[in-house]
Amino acid sequence: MQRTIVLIKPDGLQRGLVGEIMHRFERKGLKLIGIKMIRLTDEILENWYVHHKDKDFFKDLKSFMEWTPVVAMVWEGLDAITAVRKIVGITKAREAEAGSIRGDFGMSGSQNIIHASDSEESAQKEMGLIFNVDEIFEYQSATECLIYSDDEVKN
Ligand code: 3AN
Repeated sequence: MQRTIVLIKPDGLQRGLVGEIMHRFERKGLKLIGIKMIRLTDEILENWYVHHKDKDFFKDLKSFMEWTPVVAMVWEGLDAITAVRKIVGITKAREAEAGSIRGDFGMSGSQNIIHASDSEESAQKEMGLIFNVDEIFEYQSATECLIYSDDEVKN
């Protein structure tokens, strides 16, 4: 099973979308294995968004992400990174598909409610920046047999 990290950004928190967002991942069949509220720092964000560090919008992105705490979650599932990115929708929220979180709740390409890891490599890095090893939980899911076939569970 694959793990991915989701952040509900300050606009998602302020707009009262935390429950709605969690509900979507839960109903999809993803398994919640870590959750915390955290205030992001310059240090974390400079590492997190290293690929955007030289962009014009980086300063604004940093102050936006530091406006309030964020809600960080780790979700586990088969091909979880792709499954979660589909639920999240594309970066520019006003063009995101209806039915996705950004498509249903956003208009902006910068204040776009939620972050989700885009690869195994980013998921590993991002989890390491936010969660300690003992904050990620392994437990038996009682509904796994309803969500996956036996063959799929072996992955
Ligand atoms: P995504 O979050 O969809 O993976 P990335 O990784 O390209 O998108 O960008 C990370 C974050 O940087 C976005 N969620 C958004 O807040 C901000 N961002 C990306 N592109 C722009 C842009 N052109 N102008 C302003 N902010 C941007």
